[in-house]
Formats: sequence, structure tokens, C-alpha cells
Amino acid sequence: STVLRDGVTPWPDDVADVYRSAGCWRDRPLGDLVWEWAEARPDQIAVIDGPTRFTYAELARRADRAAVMLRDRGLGRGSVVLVALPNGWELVVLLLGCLRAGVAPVMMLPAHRDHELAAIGRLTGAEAIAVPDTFRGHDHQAMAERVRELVPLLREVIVRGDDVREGSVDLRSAVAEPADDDQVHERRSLLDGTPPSASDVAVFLLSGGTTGLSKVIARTHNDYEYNARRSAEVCGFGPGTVYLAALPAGHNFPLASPGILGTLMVGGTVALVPSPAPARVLGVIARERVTVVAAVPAVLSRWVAAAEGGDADLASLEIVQVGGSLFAPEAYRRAVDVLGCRVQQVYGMAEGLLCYVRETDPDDVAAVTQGRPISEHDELRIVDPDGAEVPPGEAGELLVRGPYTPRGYFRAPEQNAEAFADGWYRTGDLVTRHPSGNLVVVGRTKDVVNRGGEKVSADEVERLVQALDAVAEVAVIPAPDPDLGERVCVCVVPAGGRTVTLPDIRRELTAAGVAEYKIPEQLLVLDEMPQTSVGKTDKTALSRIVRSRLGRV
Ligand code: J2J
Repeated sequence: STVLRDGVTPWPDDVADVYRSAGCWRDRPLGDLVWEWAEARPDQIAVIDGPTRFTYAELARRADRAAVMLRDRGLGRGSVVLVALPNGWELVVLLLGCLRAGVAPVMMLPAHRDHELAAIGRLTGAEAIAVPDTFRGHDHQAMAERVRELVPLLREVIVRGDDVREGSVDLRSAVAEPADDDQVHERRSLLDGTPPSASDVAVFLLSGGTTGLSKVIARTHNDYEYNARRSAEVCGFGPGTVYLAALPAGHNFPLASPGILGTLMVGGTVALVPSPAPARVLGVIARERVTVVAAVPAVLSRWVAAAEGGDADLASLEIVQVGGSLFAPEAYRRAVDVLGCRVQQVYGMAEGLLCYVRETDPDDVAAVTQGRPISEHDELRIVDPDGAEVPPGEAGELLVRGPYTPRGYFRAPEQNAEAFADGWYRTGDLVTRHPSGNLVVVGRTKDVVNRGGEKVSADEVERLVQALDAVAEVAVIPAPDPDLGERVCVCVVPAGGRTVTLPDIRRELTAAGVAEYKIPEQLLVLDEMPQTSVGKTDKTALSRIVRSRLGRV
């Protein structure tokens, strides 16, 4: 089975020609670049993870070992691996190894559980899964073994940790360097196989999505390389950049906006921490002289609070990037005051389009806008519900197409019919254009809960809750929350004579193997669902009820 092109909506040939001749697409597979980086700066530190540090040469050799490990197990060009590792050097090595071997990693999160891993594993035809042995008290290795039974093609379990069970691949020892390694020979032998093409899928990213079926986005080598390279340029990254990956690296933001890949491309240093806990992050910033770090607003406000009370040395920080959900101007001011560095808003999406506030934007623009696109080939339209362009300054839905915004979801013809029109991706975001030219995100049309930057599809949670016996009708809406912006609120009409409680729902969904961040944190029990004039659940009315009844909680 091949996932290289099958199920992927390509850019039309004439459009692709434009992107090539404009220099956006270079037809260089990302894996080839790993050795280019290493040859340019073999002794520069590429990766820092706690006490572990690898130079670019060491990183490239380990990436090749990871590629060899994959190939030894029959995984090569066109194979898919679910990667659900926490941030750490092993994640970077495996990711680069996949790119070297032409294997497409699916960027999952350590927060994902059986439900998500199995669904995405089936959809993508994953043949392997990479997990930590345990993480935050959860046995990921046992979970991976369960998932292997549920996913037809999945056969290899790759484990990071000290406690790797028989039959699984020990990731750390597979990539360790023997003392008498003949590096040149190894590199040549690796390149013998079929090299990936730059229009192959490089990585699969998960969509925050609006409908219950999991959606993945196939990013090609060409488009993702441009995405990271152009981001690094816009953000002024260079060999002196020390980028701290504190958000889970499965997200597009820390992965390639400019993130880990953007930093490695310019010869900078990537430090990784397994969690964005403030004490750890502030300590690493001081110790490793971090210059750039990215956060979602909910995480940033915890760092700011910790920095305000503490004595952490943040003098090395040049840019703190913030994006993923709404960031209030007051929070911007406070962050600038406390951190004493540039705070850069980023509006992006795994589907493609990336907007950054620029260094040249005045402070009053930087405070209230979410930036502008990275590419002159990004085409944007702001439209009303009929698809007509709105007058300047007014709010409408943002449609986008461009050199790093794919033309469809992977293997999802029905969803593509809704989410794409003539190659335009419908973002589901309501935006206005600020007089500065930057975009301002003012709301959304899509049915998601944005829980501190983690997107939860209302439809997905509705289906899971609807399956419970005690539930007759269900609707999922965002409940406003001071810390996370929004939390998942479930509104339920119980089945005749039954009672429904929040602990019941939480227990059932946990037992179904659903990621914790999707599990409802608020419950509203109703006698009947409010309906719109056309007989659909009236979520606006539900939001009003939730605000008035739960607002005091
Ligand atoms: C308001 N809403 C925002 C912002 C994203 C960089 C940064 C973020 C993401 C991301 C990303 C927002 N203000 N500044 O992939 O590379 C909401 C919008 C958007 C959705 C995309 C990156 N920045 N959002 O958040 O795929 O609703 O990507 O459509 O997770 O997050 O979510 P996601």
C-alpha cells in the first residue's frame, strides 16, 4: 500500500510550476538536508535534552541509524509510523530518521490514547507506532500493544525508555553509536534504497477539525520545507538561535513554525523539555541561554506568573511566540513587561497558512493583531456566508490557498467537499484585516472547542457521549474559562427516567480510551434541547444558558 500520493490531493500542475519557479519548492527531500546541515556545521550543538547534547554530526548519524532500524523492519518509502513520543532527543532523531528513510511519521501527541491512535492508525495504514515506555504515570507501551491489535497493518512497536519489552524495538539502543562506527560506509549503504521524492508525503499532521472522523493533513517535503524555511527567515532565525520546544512537538507550531525544523535548517540549537511546566522551562531558558520559545496563551500566562514572582534569568530571551488561540491585548502587555523581550503573535494552522507579526510592526499593532502570511504566494479571501468578499475592515470567514496549504485532507473526500472549494481551504476562522494589513482573528464558524490551544471537535465528543445508554440527546459547546480560554462543556437530555452525571460521562469516555483533554469538564442537564427554526440544535442558545448557569462555577 502506498500513501505517497494515494489519498493526497495534489496542487494542480500549473500552480506547482509557479511555486517551483518562484523558488518556494526546491524539490529537495527533507531527509537529504540532514547531512547538508551536518556538513555545514558538524560540531555545532544541534539538540539539547537535559544533560544530553548532540552535535549536528552526531544527530545526522543517529538519524541514519534510525532510518536503518526502520528499513531493517521493512519500513521504507511509503510506510507510515505513528509517533506519539514526548519532547526529547529521541523524537527528533526518529523524525529525521523517518525523513531519511522516506517513512511518513504521523505526529500524534503523548496525550492521545487508544481511541485516537487506533483511528488514525487505521486511516493512515500505519505499520509501526513509537511511544515512551511510561509517561506521566501512563503505560504507553501496553497501550501501543493494544493499538497494534486494533490496527490491521500495525506490526512494530518502537519504545523509548529503560523498560522495553520483548518483541518491541528499543529506540535508544537502535540509534546508539558504536565506538568503531564506519560512518561514511553506513551513509552510503542507506542511500542505496529508493530515495523519497520531494512531492511525497513528508509528515502527517492532525487537524483540529470540525467533524467526528479524525482528519489528517499530508504535508509534502516540498511544502513543509518551504513552510519551515520561510518561517525561519521571517522570524530572523540563524546559527545563534537557541529554540526551546516546550509545546508538544507533534504540533505544527513547535515543529515547523519555525520550531524545531526551522531552527535546524539555519544551524541553530534546539532544546527540548517534556512539559511546559513553568519551573522547568524558566530553568532551561536560563541555563541554555534560550533565545526563542513558543507558547499557547494559557501556557504563556503560567510562565509570566512564575517569572513575575521568581528570579529567573531571562536575559537571553529575544522572542516569545504566542499563538493557537485568542491572546488578549492585556495579556500581551503583561508578557512584554514581565519577560522584557519581544512577544510575537502567530496565527497558524496544521492545514498550512502561517501568519506572524513582524519585528517592524509597531507595538500597538503587535498587541492587537495576529500577523500576516509568510509567502507572497499565499492567497487570502475574507468572505460572507454566501462566499462573497466582505467590504474592507469587516469580519468574514478566511479562505486560503498557497504553496504550503494542501488542497485537501488525506483520504477524506466527504470532508474535502465541505472544507475545500476550488483549492481554497475554508479555515472556519472569522477574521478582519487591520489597517496595518495584518489579520485579526475575531471568532470562528467551525464547531470546535479550543481548550488552551488544543482543538476538540464538538462532533467527535458528541458521538462518544451519544453512545451512552443514559443519554437521549447531546450537544458539546465551549464553556468560557479564565485559564484555558475554553473548556469542553457537554449538554445532555437524559433518556427517559435516567440520570446523567459528569463523573459518569468522564468514566465512560476514559474507559473508551479517549484523550483526557477532550473529556467534558462541565455538564448541563436539560429537559429538552433548544432548537433553531430549522430544527437543529441551537448552540447559541446553549452558550447563553451555560454562561448564565455555569458562569459562577
Ligand atoms: C486565535 N486563534 C488562533 C491565534 C491559531 C502556529 C500557531 C498556531 C497553530 C495552530 C499552528 C491563533 N489567535 N493566534 O499550527 O503552526 C486557531 C484558529 C486556527 C486553529 C488552527 C502553527 N492561532 N488559532 O493553532 O492546527 O482557529 O494550529 O484555525 O492546532 O487555531 O489550529 P492548529
